[in-house]
Amino acid sequence: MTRHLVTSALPYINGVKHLGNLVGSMLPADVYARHLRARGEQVLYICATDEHGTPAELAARAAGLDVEEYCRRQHALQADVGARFGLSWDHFGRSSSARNHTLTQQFARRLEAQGFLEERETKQVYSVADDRFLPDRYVVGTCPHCGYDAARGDQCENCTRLLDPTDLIEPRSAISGSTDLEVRSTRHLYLLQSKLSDEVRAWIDTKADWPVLVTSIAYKWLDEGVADRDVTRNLRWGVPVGRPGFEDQVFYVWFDAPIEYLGATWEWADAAPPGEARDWRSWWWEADDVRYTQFMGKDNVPFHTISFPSTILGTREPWKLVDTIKGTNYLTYYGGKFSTSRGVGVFMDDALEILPADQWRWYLMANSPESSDSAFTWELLAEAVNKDLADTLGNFVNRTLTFTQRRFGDALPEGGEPGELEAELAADVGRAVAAYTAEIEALHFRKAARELRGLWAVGNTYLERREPWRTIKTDPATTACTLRTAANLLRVTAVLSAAILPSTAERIAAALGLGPADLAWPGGDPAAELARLGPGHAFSVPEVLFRKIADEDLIAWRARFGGPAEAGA
Ligand code: B3M
Ligand code: ZN
Repeated sequence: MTRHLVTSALPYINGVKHLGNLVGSMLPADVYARHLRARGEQVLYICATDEHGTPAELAARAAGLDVEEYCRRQHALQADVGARFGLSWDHFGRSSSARNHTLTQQFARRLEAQGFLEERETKQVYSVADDRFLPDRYVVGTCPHCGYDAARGDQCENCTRLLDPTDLIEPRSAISGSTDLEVRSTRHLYLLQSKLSDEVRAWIDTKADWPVLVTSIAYKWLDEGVADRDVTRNLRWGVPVGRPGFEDQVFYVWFDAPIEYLGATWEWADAAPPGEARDWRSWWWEADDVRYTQFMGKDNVPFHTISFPSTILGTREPWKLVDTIKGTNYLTYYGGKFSTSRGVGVFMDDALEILPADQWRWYLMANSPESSDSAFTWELLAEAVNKDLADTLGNFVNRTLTFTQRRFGDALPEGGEPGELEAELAADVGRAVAAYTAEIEALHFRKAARELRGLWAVGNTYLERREPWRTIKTDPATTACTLRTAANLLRVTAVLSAAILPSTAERIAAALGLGPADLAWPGGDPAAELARLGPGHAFSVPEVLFRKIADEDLIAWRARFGGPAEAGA
């Protein structure tokens, strides 16, 4: 049997993530993992915080904390908010773990032994006042292209042009502000990606089923020519290079971060409860029975299609390569950029202060920026919650159970036989289940959400055609059958909706008195699925599932988070 390994891009440690991060990586990975589990598959969903690099050091300094303490706290915060969002990680690790240190150093040694990693002499900016070499981001100055006066040595945040620190006008140290800088010779380790790029291309050529978004980015990089990459940095915080002459260096964050997918799997095994054996290596080493799917925003695609595969291929060892990559476009905030550094947009913790997780999960999946970038707006959120969740799903659940209880009490009523409308309903349900399953397994989340909404609508249409509130006066037996059938459709609805709306599905299941064993994925006979819960099956009426968003809410949220006027470029 195939085992499924699912990873989402590792959220960077510097602060709670915004909806744009969530929609491209952690959330679709979670929905996919939950879906596979619901279908009875064996799944391992791994995530971790990405903790190294200059942004972590700078954020720690800004917070007045030692970087280790800063990361420890931020990891706890992200783990907590992720859990509250319903992210069902099997393990949420840390790239600063001892396991990742071990693996990163091991990969580097192996790559060197195979001739794909070597020491090279290069020129780098040295700060005399700070008595150290400065990584690119630690050199700031004026952008030669647009004149922005706080451009970083790697990239100008204002015009987004890639820079070399020596391009900057009036360069200075980001640590001390000193302008006493020199260019000196130093040594770094290089990953010889150029020697592996033909192999990487041949591998990508076999991935005809990957989304075009992903392959087009990969081919663009390959066509432009993949350069060898400096994988060490003059920093203290990171995985030590551990070789003579490199005492002041650690590995580059993008070298160790993807290796943490393995590291976090090892951490997962370390965290096994007593008596449970977990073999982390079997998921990665000669793991031919594993189907590995990665989720990420499009900006992370080059590292996952070129750099990380080079790291793996260059070891000449049988480590697992990814089978499918799901890349996602950007979610914008009214067309502008969500930005952690500038605090623009909606962050995961703030989001949960104003609405439960399921409302966000639904909105984000139903509006996922899959085929192009798409804009978050409060108006679209209100539409998703009010029309889809409250009017369609919530209405179907509540009117079915409320009416049944009012007329027949706390158990499903007896009487009546399924007729033509029930046969049509079964056919519609069968189609919806098949369509939803196909879309979600093709990783088309927006389309999957559309099919799910279609199923909810089928339920309401059925009630409107049967009109139990009218037939109750004349034909109680048919009415009983209608309501039993509708209650059974609620069960199917809960099963199908659980990947996107886990806590709502739990509430529906609880109202129907269903345990995990009753939530099996619908089989091939939809008519039988609509008759599983028979007369006498006890149920209760849940509280209203979704509170509607009112105009006052929108006014308050726009004021709190900034509306179209404040959200800018
Ligand atoms: N931390 C993504 C980012 O912060 C980066 C992903 C690493 S995946 C190995 O944009
Ligand atoms: Zn610029």
